[in-house]
Amino acid sequence: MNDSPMPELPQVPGQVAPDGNIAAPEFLASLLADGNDDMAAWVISQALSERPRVEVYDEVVRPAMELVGTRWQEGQWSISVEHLASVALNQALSRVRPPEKPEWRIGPTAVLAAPEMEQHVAGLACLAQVLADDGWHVENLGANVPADDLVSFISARDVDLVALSIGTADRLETLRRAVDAIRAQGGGVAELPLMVGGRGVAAIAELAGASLVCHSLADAQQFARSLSLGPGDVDRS
Ligand code: B12
Repeated sequence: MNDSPMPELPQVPGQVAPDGNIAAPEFLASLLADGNDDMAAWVISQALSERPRVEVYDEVVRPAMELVGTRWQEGQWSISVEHLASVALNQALSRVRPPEKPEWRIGPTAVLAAPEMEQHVAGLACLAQVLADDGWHVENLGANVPADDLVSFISARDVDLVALSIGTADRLETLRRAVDAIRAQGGGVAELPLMVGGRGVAAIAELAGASLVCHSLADAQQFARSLSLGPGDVDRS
């Protein structure tokens, strides 16, 4: 029998969480910056098996991307690395999305969008999954949606909730324009529950016309649940 100790395995940078905590934002950030969406999806799915989705996105994914942002800002990681991380996050998130439920198409409908000129959309992808988990049918329009077009889109459908996101406070004006355009529309659209969120609203507590300024997905989930619009509560006849 060979009594010699096991050889140390070589450490592959970014593949082994140094402290063994695979759900550490630092570890996820390094996987994303490596473009390793497979491992990133695995790390997120492991975290999801132990903690609610809102917590994983608010407390692991978001801080991981904040680290990416800090390193980019400080010149430690290039613009290309930051872009690689964003694409990897997008791919990883699509792999861990909730399975479609039978009630999905008849559930209440939420429309998600980032207003004109806004490119930060990972928060909306996270929010879409949190709502889908609760039985919402989500239409996520993504980045850069002009206010008047958004109003036409919402007006042409049975919508129960609108959520808008901005990544920097520089977009507060376009966010206000989108909210004002929705509120200026007649009929039910003006009365729709409307939440705004994202890093760009971090410094404000309210916004005229918005039902709620959300600082986390946990806020959003609580608000959406308070609307009591379970799939069985919506009459689409
Ligand atoms: C990735 C990224 C980009 C990508 C976005 C790609 C994409 N498809 O989304 C790209 C390359 C496009 C980009 C561009 C820019 N970016 Co950028 N970007 C980031 C970065 C690194 C990560 C953002 C991210 O994906 N976060 C992950 C998600 C999950 O977190 P989140 O968005 O905060 O969302 C969470 C919550 O806010 C909440 N949430 C979000 N939205 C909503 C909505 C609702 C309704 C609710 C309830 C909740 C909610 O839920 C999420 C989970 O908790 C951040 C760094 C940071 N600190 O955030 C910089 C950052 C936001 N960007 C920054 C800058 C400066 C820019 C640019 C101006 C750079 C430039 N010179 O071109 C442009 C602006 C583009 C534009 N017109 O919008 C700065 C902003 C500084 C400031 N002034 O506030 C940051 C902070 C980087 C930095 N440290 O300097 N960026």
